[in-house]
Amino acid sequence: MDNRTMARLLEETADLLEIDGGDSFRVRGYRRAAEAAEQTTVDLTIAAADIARLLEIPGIGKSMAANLQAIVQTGTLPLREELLARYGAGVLELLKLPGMGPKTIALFWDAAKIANVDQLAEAIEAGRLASLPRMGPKQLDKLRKGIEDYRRSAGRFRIDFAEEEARRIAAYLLAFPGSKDARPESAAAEAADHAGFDTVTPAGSLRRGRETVGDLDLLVTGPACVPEHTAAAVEYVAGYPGIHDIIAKGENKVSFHVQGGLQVDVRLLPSASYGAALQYFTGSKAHNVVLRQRALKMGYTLNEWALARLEDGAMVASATEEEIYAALGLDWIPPELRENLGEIECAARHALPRLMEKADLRGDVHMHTTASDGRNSIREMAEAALACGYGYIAITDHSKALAMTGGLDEKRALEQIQRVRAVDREMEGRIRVFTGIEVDILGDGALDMDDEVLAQMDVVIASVHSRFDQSREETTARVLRAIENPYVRILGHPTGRLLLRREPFAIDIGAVLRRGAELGVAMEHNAAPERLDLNDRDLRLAKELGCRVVICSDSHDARNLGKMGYGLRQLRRAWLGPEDVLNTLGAEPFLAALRARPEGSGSASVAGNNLLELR
Ligand code: DGT
Ligand code: CA
Ligand code: CA
Ligand code: ZN
Repeated sequence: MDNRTMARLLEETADLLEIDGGDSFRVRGYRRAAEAAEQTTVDLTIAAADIARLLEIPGIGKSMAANLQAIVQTGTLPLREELLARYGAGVLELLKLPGMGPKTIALFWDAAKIANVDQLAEAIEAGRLASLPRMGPKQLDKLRKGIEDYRRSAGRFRIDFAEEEARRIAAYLLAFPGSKDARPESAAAEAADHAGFDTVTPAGSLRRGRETVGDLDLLVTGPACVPEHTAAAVEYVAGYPGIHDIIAKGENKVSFHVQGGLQVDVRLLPSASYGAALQYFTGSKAHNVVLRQRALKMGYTLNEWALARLEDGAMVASATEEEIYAALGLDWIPPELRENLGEIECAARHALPRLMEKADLRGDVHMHTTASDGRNSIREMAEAALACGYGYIAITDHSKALAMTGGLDEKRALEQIQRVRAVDREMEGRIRVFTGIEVDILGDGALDMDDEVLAQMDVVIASVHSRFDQSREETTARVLRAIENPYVRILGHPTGRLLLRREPFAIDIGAVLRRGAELGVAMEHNAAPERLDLNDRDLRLAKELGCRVVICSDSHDARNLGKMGYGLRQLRRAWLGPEDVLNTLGAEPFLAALRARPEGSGSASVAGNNLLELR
């Protein structure tokens, strides 16, 4: 079990204990332990063998050390099971609704024995909550909307969750005796009575880089995937320790749920048809349908086993995707593009775009430090960014309106500028450290910081963090007003969504992108896996409208710097290449390009002139 899962179990126990009206000191103990488990670099599963090692971890005392040991031994802890038996697993779902904390749940439980989302929805509709304290019509509407959002997203999982699970399963599969990773030398494998697995590839929506996945499709090949060995191989797959329950076990397929509810389909395939299977199970369905029609027109059939001739069934291609696409007269199509949005036509004309790659990224310009709600110092962020191979970063802490983050007021912002400049000098050109801020866009579109201070910063990101209840007209006007401010360089996470947790706020994103293009204000793609904002479709629209994009990690922790992979997949899904993304430029050209109008754009006043006037 990984540290993160252990942290989640402790956190859930804290929530359950609070719902139960438990002693607040005790609740805090569990929360602190959860935090410690999340943060520590010690592998807790290993450390649990020796209680002294657990006790060395700050935040872990004797009783929490015992709890960690219980988790490692049993997969859960006694108190959590006891409380779940009392309230039911449904209360954990209630906690996922926006605005629902343990205190509210306790209130609902005491008043109406509500213990899951369905019971809550029913109680709201029956008017049974209206008499409770602080449950006005507005509050109830919010809850109703939260339930709708929850039901819509139920059954899907975040890409980072799915990918981590895929990685764990792959590691387990590759340890199958006889597998490449497990066998000391290949001669031994041939001697082994069952041969192993060579390759595990995630297909489906995960391979296409979709922001959420419905289920995980894993394709496996290797010597064990031939008929005489699959029986033993299937048994090995079904022995994966993370399995919650097995859904189906076939000749060459195992489907199961893992803890947390994600469904996984594992298929074992001989290497001769691996390409055809990979092509088929990568999808999307829409892409495959058109591809199959194309095959038929050319006198072929295409299925998960092969591309074959219609007339006599003779095999044309099956071992690799490249061969299959080539036989259909197409260039190989990157999985992120396989949504039938024009990629097949482009591949036929050999005109697929060169897509963004990790190596194109030269800097990251949205991150937080201990000055607001980040975990690391400016210097630590700079060092971590250097290790990522970046040439520059910008330090963009929150502004004062976000009081709970310790956001900066004007005075502290000016001090922060000095500190950033000092670190920039200390780094002696190995990496540039730019000044900046993530300034809050207030309810009326004004910015949460004086222009004179913003004027002194290299990278001003303006973001909405409040008043998600405004109308589409209000929010659009608010954001448009904010980006008119001549010091704003980037609009941060433009739609405010939190994947599977909070819908984007209502906004006319087309109007914002058009104005952004005119003003030269770049749109952020916030690559944090819980945001991925702008989404792929809006990113594509941004490109069409001539609006430039900046991809940022929004790191609150040095360990998250460089975690751009999920975001990069979204840029690729939007057909963006390096020329569409500003932080593919070097440090100085990047700064110069911020707020410079894209070439050929219309009438807006030149930002540089504005700056001079205002100074
Ligand atoms: P998901 O799981 O909802 O995030 O989305 P996918 O794309 O992973 O869909 P899934 O798991 O149902 O199927 C995986 C791939 O298998 C899908 O992208 C295309 C292929 N596939 C599955 N069923 C069909 C089908 O009925 N027709 C065709 N053409 N392809 C299918
Ligand atoms: Ca899938
Ligand atoms: Ca599937
Ligand atoms: Zn933000």
